[in-house]
Amino acid sequence: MLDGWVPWPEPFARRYRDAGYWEGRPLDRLLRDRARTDPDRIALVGADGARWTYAALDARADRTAAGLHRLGIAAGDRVVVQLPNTDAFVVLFFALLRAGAVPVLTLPAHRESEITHVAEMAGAVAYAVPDLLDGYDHRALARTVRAAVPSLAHVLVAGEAAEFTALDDLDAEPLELPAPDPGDVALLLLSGGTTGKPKLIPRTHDDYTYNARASAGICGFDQDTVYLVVLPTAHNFALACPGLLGTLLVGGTVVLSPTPSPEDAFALIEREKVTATAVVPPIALLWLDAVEWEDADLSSLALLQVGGSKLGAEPAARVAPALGCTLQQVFGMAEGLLNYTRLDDGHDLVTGTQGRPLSPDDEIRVVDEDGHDVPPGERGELLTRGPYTLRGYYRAPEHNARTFSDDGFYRTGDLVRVLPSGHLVVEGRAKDQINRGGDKISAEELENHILAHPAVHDAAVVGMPDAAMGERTCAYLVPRGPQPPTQRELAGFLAGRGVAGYKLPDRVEVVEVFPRTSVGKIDKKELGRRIAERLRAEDGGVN
Ligand code: OOB
Repeated sequence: MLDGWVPWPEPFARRYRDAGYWEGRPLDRLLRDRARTDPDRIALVGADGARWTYAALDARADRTAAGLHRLGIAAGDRVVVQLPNTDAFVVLFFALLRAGAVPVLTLPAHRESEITHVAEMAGAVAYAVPDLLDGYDHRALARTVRAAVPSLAHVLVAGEAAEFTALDDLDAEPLELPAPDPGDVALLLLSGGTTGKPKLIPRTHDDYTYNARASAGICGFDQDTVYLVVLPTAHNFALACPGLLGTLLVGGTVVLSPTPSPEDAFALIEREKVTATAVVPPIALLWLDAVEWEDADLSSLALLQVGGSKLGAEPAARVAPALGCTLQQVFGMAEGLLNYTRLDDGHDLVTGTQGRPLSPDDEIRVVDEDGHDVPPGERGELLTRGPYTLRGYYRAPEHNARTFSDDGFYRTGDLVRVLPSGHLVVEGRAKDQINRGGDKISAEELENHILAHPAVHDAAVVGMPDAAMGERTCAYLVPRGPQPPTQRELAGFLAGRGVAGYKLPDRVEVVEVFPRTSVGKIDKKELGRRIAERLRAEDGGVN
């Protein structure tokens, strides 16, 4: 059993098993089972157009697992995976599971700061990267990370490996490797984060298989489903809601898009007759515009899932007429809980809510600032526990003590209200995080980086409203000395510290002092109001 994670208490585990949510099967079985029943169906269409049958993908995963084993990667070892939407991701993901190793999934946009922390935290033995991605050399990043994290014995490279191990060379005769305990951790996901450093989310074989299977059921996925991966495969939404895993579980076909651009995605939808996909709101907005000028045939598309940040009611109402498909809003989190609007929900629920919980055993509480339940229908913080929601972050006992109630409810930091139908409306956030079009930025993490700048005395990061992204990032600075950094200088400084690009502040505001709350904390609400006000003034009152 992997140490440092918090299992469900036995009475809950028994209940989830008895209810049939937890089936007691290792996560990789979803591929193995389909390879037996439907060996010749197409499982995966790679970014380069390569077509994999279930049998071929299964066999390749077995050979790679044997290669990993030969390399010395053993059961329980953690392996940081940072691969884009390519066949290599899919093969390595299943191969790691079969070798008993635990993939730690990071985004292609992450850099030295995030990867070093994650690799250290996980005590990872290996790190898998592409050679080059969008002109960026991940092998150079791997050299830096490896120098900083002594546990990293191997770097695995998709493509030109330089001094490292090529993923293609991990190829050996399949072995009968011991199956993992389905109650144990299968993978670690990265949390959006509200603290100084990102946290890792343990997901078990049982819980994650249920996550994918139940999601596939709700979304009506079957063998005829052709699912396009548009968001990074490493993101829970695209991976298992129902995503790549849910599609493979039911015997459908997964198509990988290298980018979410309308050019790439629309061409693939037309060519592969894609039936379903998942995007964040800024991409949905982009696609709604692009259908006006792109003349691709999107008639196969039956379902567009939108989630990650709030989709406005107005664009939500445009999806069905413009794209000719059903809209599904998804309010989910890597920590677990998933809310979906249902395929047969009426117009008002689909456009005006963020869905209702996936599982009959998802427990929902909505509480006020003192932790008391609010009257039905009123707004408060969402707390949840259930068969696929974590009971604790990996190796983070102090943080867990704050983030979970004594009886195991996860405090989501999301402000919601619940309708009589059980649908949730997301009304805001009680956590110190910026949601930049679905990308999550921990204010504290970014502030800590900014405070390292020699010309900054104090920093406070807040969200500012943005039509396309929902929110962007504004850094308020109290300068040290006469020359505080401009936005460009600060962004350059942070990039130099190895901070991921999506976290770089979009705007810098310099002030003499911060407004304070009655208890002396920086009044971020006031800063948020000020920047919103200033943006309105700059727009000449247009917004
Ligand atoms: C998804 O997962 P994460 O872990 O990147 O972020 C979770 C947070 C939620 O706590 C909430 O603050 C926000 O993202 N969020 C939404 C939302 N969906 C997520 N806020 C408003 N409306 C929505 N529809 O973002 C995620 C994971 C699985 C499926 C879908 C999204």
